[in-house]
Amino acid sequence: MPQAFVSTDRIRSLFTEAMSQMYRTEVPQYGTLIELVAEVNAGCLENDPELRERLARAGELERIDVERHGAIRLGTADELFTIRRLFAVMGMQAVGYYDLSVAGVPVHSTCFRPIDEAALNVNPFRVFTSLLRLELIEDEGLRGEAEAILAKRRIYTPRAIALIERHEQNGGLTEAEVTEFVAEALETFRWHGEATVSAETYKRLHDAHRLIADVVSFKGPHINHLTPRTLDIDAVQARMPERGITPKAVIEGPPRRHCDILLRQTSFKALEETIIFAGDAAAVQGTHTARFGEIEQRGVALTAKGRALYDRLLASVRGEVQVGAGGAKAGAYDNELVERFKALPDSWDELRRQDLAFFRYSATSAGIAAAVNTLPDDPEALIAKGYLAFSPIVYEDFLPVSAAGIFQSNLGTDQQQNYATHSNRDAFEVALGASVQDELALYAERQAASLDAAMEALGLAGLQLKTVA
Ligand code: OOG
Ligand code: NI
Repeated sequence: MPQAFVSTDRIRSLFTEAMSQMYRTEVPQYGTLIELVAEVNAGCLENDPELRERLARAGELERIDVERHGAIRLGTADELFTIRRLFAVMGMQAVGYYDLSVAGVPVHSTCFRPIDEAALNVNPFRVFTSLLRLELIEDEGLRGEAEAILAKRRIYTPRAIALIERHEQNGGLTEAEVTEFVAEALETFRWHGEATVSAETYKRLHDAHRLIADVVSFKGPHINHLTPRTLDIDAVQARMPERGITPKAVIEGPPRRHCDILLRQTSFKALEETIIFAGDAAAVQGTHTARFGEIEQRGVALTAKGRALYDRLLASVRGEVQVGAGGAKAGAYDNELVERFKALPDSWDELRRQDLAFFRYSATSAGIAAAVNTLPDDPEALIAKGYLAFSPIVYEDFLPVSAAGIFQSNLGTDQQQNYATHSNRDAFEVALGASVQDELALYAERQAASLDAAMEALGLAGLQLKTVA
């Protein structure tokens, strides 16, 4: 008799919960932040019925409380190849390619996440996953040494590998296997206070780049933050100090707006943690900073056209005001951001009509009732009559400029080196053993599918949108 398999959605939910529990004991400030975010979110939903209604309609209301993203940094192609297979067990796939070397961080990255709407609404757990680019270490001796250290480590337990293989062969895992898989997979993300290298090696890696020391010196790719989603990032940022948490000076991403777009993020400084070095006769202690806290607020996904405008506006602000160490000019930066972003329409309807953002269409009950008679064959007329509704599709991905800012604020602002290099997506995909999915294509498909279904429900199958140029 075939055994019943547990859904990938459920495995992902169990894993997210286990990860959250683990991180809460590892980093107590994370628990504090979760409480603060829950409080602020509850207040937002109470005070803003329109927001509540919009989230409910989009099926997002239930996911907010469990929504988290984490980040890990891997050292080898093999590690990346296997993490893809591990995340596949939980229904997560690689979406997007982010080159951070241009911002002086020697990694390139992708985001593992669920892609279909139903899965996203159950639990949209994402992991920003970076691969160290050892070829960017200039010192050949050091590069060889780092390679040799990484080649020796095994970041997955043998049992985790066996369960991944079983999932691949059988097409799923049973309840008992899932319980084991969650516990075994978690081991890869656990913090280890014992470095695998001596204090002297650590220092040389650290001098090349703090990030290199973080990736190479440990037994595994400890999860370095776990981020809850807030509905009001400004409120959480303002209230962090009440709870003894100091946020970074500016919120990354777009300014506060009526219609939220993309992603806004802020983080608090990494903890300075005691570590014990290996290889010395007497245990030598040191400290390492890797793990930090972050919160995010998500808005509508932008089309290629909207994104180009976003990138241009952000670049113009950053060209005008450079926030200094310690947050100098943070106020001027925020003001400039608000000012310049006035060029991007702040109404859902304008964003939609100008093809700047993605929306999910649905037939209203009034529309379905009216469909017994002839309806106008123009989507704009259907919207005007209240027969066709639309709601923003939330942005599920990351922003490279913001990610670089998050990396840098945790590496210390003194590390602004830039690598004279180009991105290497091909090498990343070869290591991954798959192509990364194009996030814009995923949003476009969801918009188109929703429109088709709505038109079908209105008896107008095949009707297309006309957008303003
Ligand atoms: C990842 C930093 C990027 C985000 O939210 O943009 C990130 C890392 O520090 O490993 O998590
Ligand atoms: Ni993050």
